[in-house]
Amino acid sequence: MMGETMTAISPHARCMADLHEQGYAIITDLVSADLITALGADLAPQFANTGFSEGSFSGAETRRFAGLLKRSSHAASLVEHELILKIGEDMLGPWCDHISLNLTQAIELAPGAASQVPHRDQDMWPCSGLVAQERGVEFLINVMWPLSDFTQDNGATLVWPGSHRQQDELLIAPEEAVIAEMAQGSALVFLGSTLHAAGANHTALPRRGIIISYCLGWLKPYELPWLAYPPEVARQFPKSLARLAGYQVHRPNLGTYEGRCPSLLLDGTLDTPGAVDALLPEQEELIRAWRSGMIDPKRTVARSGQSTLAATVSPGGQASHG
Ligand SMILES: O=C(O)CCC(=O)C(=O)O
Repeated sequence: MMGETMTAISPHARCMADLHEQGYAIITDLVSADLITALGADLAPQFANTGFSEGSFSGAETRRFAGLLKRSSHAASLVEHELILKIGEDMLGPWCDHISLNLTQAIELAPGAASQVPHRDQDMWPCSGLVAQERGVEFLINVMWPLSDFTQDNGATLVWPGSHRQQDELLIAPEEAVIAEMAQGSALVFLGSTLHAAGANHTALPRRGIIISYCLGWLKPYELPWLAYPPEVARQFPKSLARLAGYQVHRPNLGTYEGRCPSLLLDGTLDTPGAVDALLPEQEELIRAWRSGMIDPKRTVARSGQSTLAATVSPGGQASHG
């Protein structure tokens, strides 16, 4: 167009726009197919040793295992993929001090596997149902990485476009689902509020993929990272990865060990135990103001979501919330 500069939209901007509008995005060729092949080869023995899942949700013809960071050195580059982390931080960051790893899980749909029940992952956390949809709070970002190509026939993930804005609808007509067909190296990113399901595998070969998800750092994650990756394992991780895997206090004072940031278990500095507060700057500020008598205890402090000083300055939960 005359007088206008056409600028290409970045993968990040495209993905964010798709997530906001549709609740999901497919990013093609995000990593090399070789990386995925190597990861798949590392996980193949574990698939062979894993029994079928039990329960009506997971699906009796599926195999699942977690803790992928200790099963393949290639998993870390997906967990810490720069674009994915940026998307996770942009979508979830406004609602937490930092995001955390919710799970890493490998999934195989065996030949003949039936379609999974459609669901929204955020329903794991009852608080998600208490927040008005209009507030736009997201609790989780999911990333499905196909280990083998995903097709309609072998059970590619089904996602319902726009379902993140239809949270009062438990189910949406199957015809409205999009089949997330993808090749190795691509990724399906979707919100915890997006209705989705594994498809049915009508082929003679297994469909394999891995899900890596990230949640608000104050939520209880699906996979307990401190058990999946105890300190002797997490000590081998880069610091940024260890932080994602739970070795980081969530301000204020949540997820501690001996009242301190659990990263001390990785640094070997436990000789001088004693609690150490981890507060947000505005909480430090409020406490300073309260100590200096600048806040009238009877005055209501206006702050989004909380209305009293007691609720505002009680990290650790000792003070009454009134
Ligand atoms: O395997 C898939 O395509 C999706 C699986 C899923 O959504 C789940 O298990 O929660």
